Amino acid sequence: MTKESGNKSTLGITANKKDNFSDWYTQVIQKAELIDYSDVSGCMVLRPYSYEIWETIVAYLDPKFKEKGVKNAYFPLLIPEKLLNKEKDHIEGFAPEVAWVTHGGNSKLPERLAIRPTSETIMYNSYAKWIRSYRDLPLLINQWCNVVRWEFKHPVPFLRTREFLWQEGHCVHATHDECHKFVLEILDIYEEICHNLLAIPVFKGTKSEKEKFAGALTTTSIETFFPNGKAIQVATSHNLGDHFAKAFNVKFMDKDEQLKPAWQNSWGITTRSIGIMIGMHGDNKGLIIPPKIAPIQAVIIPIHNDENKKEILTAAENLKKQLKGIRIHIDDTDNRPGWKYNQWEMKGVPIRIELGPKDLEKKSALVVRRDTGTKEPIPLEKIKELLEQKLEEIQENLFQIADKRIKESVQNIETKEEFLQVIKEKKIAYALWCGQKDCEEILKDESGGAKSLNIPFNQKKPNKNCIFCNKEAEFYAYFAKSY
Ligand code: 86X
Repeated sequence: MTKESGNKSTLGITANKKDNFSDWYTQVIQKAELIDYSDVSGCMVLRPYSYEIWETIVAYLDPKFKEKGVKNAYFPLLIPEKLLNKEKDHIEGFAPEVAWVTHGGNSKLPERLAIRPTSETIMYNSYAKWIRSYRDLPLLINQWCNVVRWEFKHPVPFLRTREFLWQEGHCVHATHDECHKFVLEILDIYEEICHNLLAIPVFKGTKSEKEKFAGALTTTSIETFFPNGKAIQVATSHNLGDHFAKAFNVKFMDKDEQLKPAWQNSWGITTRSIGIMIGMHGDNKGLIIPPKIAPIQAVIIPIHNDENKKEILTAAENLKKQLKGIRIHIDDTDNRPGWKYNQWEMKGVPIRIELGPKDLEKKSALVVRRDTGTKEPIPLEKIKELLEQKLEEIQENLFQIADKRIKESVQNIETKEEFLQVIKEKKIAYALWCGQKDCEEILKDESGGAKSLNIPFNQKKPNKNCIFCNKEAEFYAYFAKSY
């Protein structure tokens, strides 16, 4: 994807989403005023229109975490090198992505400081000091912050950026089972926000040995599938076992007076979720933002001439007051109505309300749905109720369209040949699998880059063989090419 030069917000989308998803995405995020590029490659400006989406995600999740007893805290941005290196598995493979602060002004620092790529090390260093006995557990902490990972792959706004916003939850429990239960409950919350707010259907499950976080016992994830035929991970929740506890000395005196390493989990969701929402919905006119997450849920376009301008604008203001509780914007700029229709369609506003003298005469307004394009005059008397209903319908419709598309992309396969064919067709393969790392390496290689997405929970061990290596199969798993 490339920056569009001279992207005037007055121009519509020229790329076809189906044929050229990447250009479509690049145009839409800039023209809809979601992001701007900065002078540092991979670091993007979240403009108000996308930051508001992030705020809604935060406002949804934060109370859900708090309901579970999680408290927010804030740990330093800078991590001393020796702390970062304390847990070897976790740093392995990631080391080339760490960004370092080496100087303060002109003086070289005695020890370089990492800009946090994730905060396990700095948080668990504190946890070791805070936790003494079983009475201090569970310790449930989350932080909302930014992180930096100096990736060298081509940056894509929201989806792959060097700096991004996220929440990272880091909890400590006295038992493995309690710890694991928490991991799964958090994953449920992630699934829920995808379903309820972002209208993103997801696959929920356990990551394979190859794809899990190296520092974890098990990694669970939710994954989804883009219209361009690529899968993408939306969020993860890790059971860290007692791995970090041993490295960072997070130990507690249990009731039986034994000193034990504690059980830990970590979990996160990022601004990538905004990019996934954008790519998931939308069409050749531009964005389609699900109503629950839309900064503007309905835009009122006053239709007037110089004479009746005041009257129509007053009516628009009154209508906005009447619709209190729905996020309304009145476009009273002096652009032409048709231009405004295109503009707000491009920005993905779920509903447009046209309000002109003829509508007022009939005590109604013309309501247009962004997802279906259907137009309907609605009596002003009942407009609030009917709009709320329409917003619900749009929300549900967007989820259903995505869900249908994704379900149609999943192919149950029984042979390696079928697998290769399905991957070539940019679909998702669902297959019996052994789950082994070396097997995954081979299938990735032979398919030109397909990976396992995840392994659905609660499967009975099949009495069959792996379709790839013919060893005993452990479960069914989803495979596709991914971001
Ligand atoms: C893995 C693990 C975990 C808390 C989450 O996925 C959710 C929230 N953290 C993150 N990870 C790294 O540990 C990591 C470490 C370094 Cl040093 C790095 F440069 C990049 C990393 N990327 C991911």
